[in-house]
Amino acid sequence: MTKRIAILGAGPSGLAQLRAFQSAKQNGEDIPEIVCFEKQDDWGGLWKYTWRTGVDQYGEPVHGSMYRYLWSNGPKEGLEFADYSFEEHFGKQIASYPPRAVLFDYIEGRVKKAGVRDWIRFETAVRRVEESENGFKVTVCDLPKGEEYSEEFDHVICATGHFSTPNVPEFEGFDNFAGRILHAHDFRDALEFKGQDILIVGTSYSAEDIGSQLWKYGAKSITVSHRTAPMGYKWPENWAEVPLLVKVDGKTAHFKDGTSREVDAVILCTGYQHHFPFMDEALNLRTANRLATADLYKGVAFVNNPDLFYIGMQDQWFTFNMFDAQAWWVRDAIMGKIDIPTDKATLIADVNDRVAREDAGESDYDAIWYQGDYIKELIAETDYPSFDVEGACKAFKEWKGHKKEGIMTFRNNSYTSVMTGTKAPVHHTPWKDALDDSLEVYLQN
Ligand code: FAD
Ligand code: NA7
Repeated sequence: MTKRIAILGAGPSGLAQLRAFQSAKQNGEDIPEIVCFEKQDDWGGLWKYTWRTGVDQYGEPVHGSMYRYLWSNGPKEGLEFADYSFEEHFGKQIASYPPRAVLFDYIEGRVKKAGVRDWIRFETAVRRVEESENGFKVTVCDLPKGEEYSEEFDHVICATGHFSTPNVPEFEGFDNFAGRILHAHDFRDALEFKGQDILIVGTSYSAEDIGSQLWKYGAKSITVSHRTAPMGYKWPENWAEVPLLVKVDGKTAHFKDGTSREVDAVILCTGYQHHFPFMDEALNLRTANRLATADLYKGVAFVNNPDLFYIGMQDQWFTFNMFDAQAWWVRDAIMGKIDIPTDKATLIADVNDRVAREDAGESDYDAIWYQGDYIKELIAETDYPSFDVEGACKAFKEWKGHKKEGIMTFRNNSYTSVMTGTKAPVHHTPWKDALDDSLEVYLQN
């Protein structure tokens, strides 16, 4: 009997999994039957922009957290697919920080070429995953029809992402704040805040990038409130870093050091939760957003039932090529080419070792190399095309240096592809002046 595999989600991680199986098929191997369930009407996950916020047309929570004018926050040379370069897709080398639409096009190009769209059931939301006698029972809802049905699978690969369910703290006075309060998940267009004084809470990627967008598109001032430490870049003159917000009163925000400011809106850039409401209690992954996730052997196989895999669940320096490394490994584990130990103690020891090694790192550079080593470890066990992971780590190191030099200019730099060895052209327009981020304009190099 052919095994049946359910892939949950058709974002970059789920698509990596589809491509991994298709590549084995292309090499003449017998692959299992693959069914991918995707609740949206198209693929690409977060990279498929949606104007919607809150719930969608079917009452499902909106998955999208991306906003207009988003450009890659790291160099594309760190995320390039080893089996499908930017040059192969665009027919030329392109600049290093592509806007969302350009990256969507690239992600889509590979899976169009692979011809895997028919393996995906779109507008189908996963409702329940539970253990059954021979594997798993997966219950889904065909959203347009409003009909639920269940099917049996030997393996489930959960690739539903973890940057969609917001972590939303409350601060005193929010009930009566005389302006808009939103989480980064619901932010869509910086122009909405043109001419306004904006308070951002949080100091990670969303805070940095949404703040930078607001600056670029004409906010009057940006104030960023930190819980742990300020970001410490050389910010423009209308940008301030302040201690943690204590309360708001009318439009006045009060901070821990006793200072206060008038603000028109509060944007909570306070991160996301790993949230899998469809997973049975025994199968649910509970982890912090970190490089060594809890309970995943090799970062992918669930220790309590290693027939279940989660991919893309790590905090991310690397993205697309790390999802690939995981997807190829999971494919080979499912196809019997890689053995997963059968005793749980060994699986847990592997997780503990990863956690200890992450904890031993002291800097962001340690973290980048830690994740690079993880990718090397996985690809050494499969036929995923080997690539210069060390070179990609170095591109990230250069990127961090460029951010320190100029937080509003780092995207004007270019890097060398570790897949093709060619250096990206310098973009035709500095990021701060490039207000049109369409694919057509970006590719005019
Ligand atoms: P997702 O892209 O989240 O895809 C998950 C898919 O699962 C979605 O299609 C969703 O609809 C589907 N799904 C969810 N629940 C269900 C369900 N119940 N039933 C069926 N389907 C379901 N990475 C970079 O490399 N560079 C960047 O510049 C960058 N910028 C980012 C900016 C923002 C604002 C955010 C939030 C993330 C950014 N990322 C960036 C990281 C991003 O997480 C990855 O690039 C990538 O999208 C992760 O892919 P994924 O497939 O794991 O998850
Ligand atoms: P992250 O990277 O998880 O960061 C969350 C930030 O929110 C971080 O600075 C936290 O501060 C802060 N935070 C969390 N809870 C609170 C509370 N209660 N009060 C104040 N501050 C808080 O999420 P991002 O959205 O920035 O990035 C996620 C992905 O989106 C990323 O991969 C990008 O590619 C885009 P802390 O440092 O813990 O004190």
